[in-house]
Amino acid sequence: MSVLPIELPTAANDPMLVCAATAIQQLAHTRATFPDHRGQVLSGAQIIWESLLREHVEVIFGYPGGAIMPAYDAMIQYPIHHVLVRHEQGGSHMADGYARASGRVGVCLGTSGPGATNLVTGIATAMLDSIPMIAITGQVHAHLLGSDAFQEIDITGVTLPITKHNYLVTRAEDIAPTLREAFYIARSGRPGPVLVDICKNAQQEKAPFVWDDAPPTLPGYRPVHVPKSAEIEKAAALINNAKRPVILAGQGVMKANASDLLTQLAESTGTPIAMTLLGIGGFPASHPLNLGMMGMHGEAWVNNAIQESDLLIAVGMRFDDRVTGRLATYAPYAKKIHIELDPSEINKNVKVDVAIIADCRAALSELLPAIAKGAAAGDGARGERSKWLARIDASKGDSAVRDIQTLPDSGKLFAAHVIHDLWRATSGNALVVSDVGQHQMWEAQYYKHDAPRMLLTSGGLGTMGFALPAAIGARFARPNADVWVVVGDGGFQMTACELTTLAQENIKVNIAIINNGYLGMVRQWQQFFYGGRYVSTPIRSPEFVKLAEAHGLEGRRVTNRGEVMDTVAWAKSRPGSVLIDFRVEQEDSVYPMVPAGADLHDMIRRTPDASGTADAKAVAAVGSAAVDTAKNVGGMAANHNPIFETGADE
Ligand SMILES: Cc1ncc(C[n+]2csc(CCOP(=O)(O)OP(=O)(O)O)c2C)c(N)n1
Ligand SMILES: [Mg+2]
Repeated sequence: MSVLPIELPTAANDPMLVCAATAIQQLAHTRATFPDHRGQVLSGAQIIWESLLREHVEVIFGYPGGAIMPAYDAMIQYPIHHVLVRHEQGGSHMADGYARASGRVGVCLGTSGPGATNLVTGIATAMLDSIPMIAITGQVHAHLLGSDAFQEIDITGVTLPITKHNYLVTRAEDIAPTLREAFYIARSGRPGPVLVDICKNAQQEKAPFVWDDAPPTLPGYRPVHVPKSAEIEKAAALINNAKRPVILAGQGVMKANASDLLTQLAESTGTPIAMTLLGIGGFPASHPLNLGMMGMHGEAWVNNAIQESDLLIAVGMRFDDRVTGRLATYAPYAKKIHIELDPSEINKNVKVDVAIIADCRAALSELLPAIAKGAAAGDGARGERSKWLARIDASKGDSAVRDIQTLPDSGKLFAAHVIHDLWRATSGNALVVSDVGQHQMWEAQYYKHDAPRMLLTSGGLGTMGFALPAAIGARFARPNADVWVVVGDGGFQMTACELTTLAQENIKVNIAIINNGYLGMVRQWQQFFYGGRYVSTPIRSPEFVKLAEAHGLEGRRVTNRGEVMDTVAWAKSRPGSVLIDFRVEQEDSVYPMVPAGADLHDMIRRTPDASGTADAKAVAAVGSAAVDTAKNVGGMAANHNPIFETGADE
């Protein structure tokens, strides 16, 4: 097989011409016309790339090393763009971000031993959020397996509980069928990460390249479920007779591309929708029936509506503990319908009255006509629903008074202002990749996402350091999107090495660091529940603007509210990646807050005055769950963190 003439980027080339998105586009033609090598005898290493091409892989995020060198050596022949990451964790988050943004399978690559273990956090992140991903790792020669050879680690053992499935491949002829299965498993049913560990000898040996496009038959694996008509009928009857229904929408809606049907369900039945964190975007934020986010940091009116409802219609969500609060008191008056693809989620946390095991699109397409058929029977109940909506609407007033947006501009910069203005300045159209912490919750509360796959965040594992690399992956998936990273000063430092990857790939990702000088979310828990003892949460940061500049990127610092809109507009106007260091109030907290394990309706609220302190009465009320009580809730002392105050950059 001849070596393809692939021009590698060099400094001499026009940087915009060799930017990564362009590289992928340039390779698209070569991919489309790539010769069919089925039946030819190839090396195992070549078979890896042949298989990835057959699975329409266009970009892969990886880092080389001894046990994966044959695969890297063969890579040059193939029209797949390789992104050299700076740490394998970054590679796994990039593959994950690519998958979340595109709906396709993301692929990452690493060597054996430490390369493989570095992938673990990203694999677990993908597992907890059901993201289709393939992680390929090199492994020592098959004859050395089990001998503690150099860089040998039992990565299939390590990742057994955090992958949907994994494989150890010892022979070249097994590579293609294994990768075929791996992709099928990763993307079918409830998606998830699959790891394929390939011994070095399997990469070096030769075998005929055999590829079967048909879906593999895997005994015992049934990813497709057809909704049962009896359950559909029962669900339709419950819906038609409900007076105070609420729909709970999760990520499964977007995975099944069922946003249109969800909208029909809400509109045709006059039912409001509460969103999980990962469900955001599955139903437009601007729709009048969208209540907003539920759960630990959900809006008070949303959590109260859930607690008062007489029917919950859960669609593609899994009743995570951050969503339900204390199970014993969760939605006590509600019958529950659960539409969910994974049977193991049914009755796992919340006992339900009707379970429809199917993908959301399949389930809703049968449920909608069934509801319409029985609609007349439930006329009485339907009449009650406008009263229900009015009641929820009225309860929003209280929250509006407490909302930080309504406070007069005191010259202080609150994270909520930054997010709100980011939303305004990007016309609500940015693809935001948020990290984990307070800023993540403020993003969810204040950036109104109207379209699917426009908020990517680590929900299940809550992985700090996710955002920057995941945004790089997302950028490859969506080269025309306005991609923004919203990240804390702590989380940014966890994977900041990927700034170099960003610079080398010459792609545009704008970075908004919500810099509060603290591991803010942990500081908030210390404030509320640990006597205000800020142990190891004040955090020093490098001068972020200079860090950006050291990478050839532009950066600015913003310290007051009036500068936010202009700075975001400036960032958008620049051709390259831009970093903005937003110096926000240090000791602000995310409200409302349901303490872990408390009743969903027992929320700590922001007091409706300018101090921003928590509502002591509310904290006292949840004392049963909180470690400490109201005495621990202190006021805000601006610029408390001495590290922050005396930072070397000042
Ligand atoms: C890898 C990892 N380690 C620890 C945590 C626990 N944790 C959750 S939020 C948080 C603080 C995040 O701080 P920062 O990135 O500055 O964001 P902020 O909360 O200040 O907005 C920590 C330490 C985590 N989620 N992930
Ligand atoms: Mg912080």
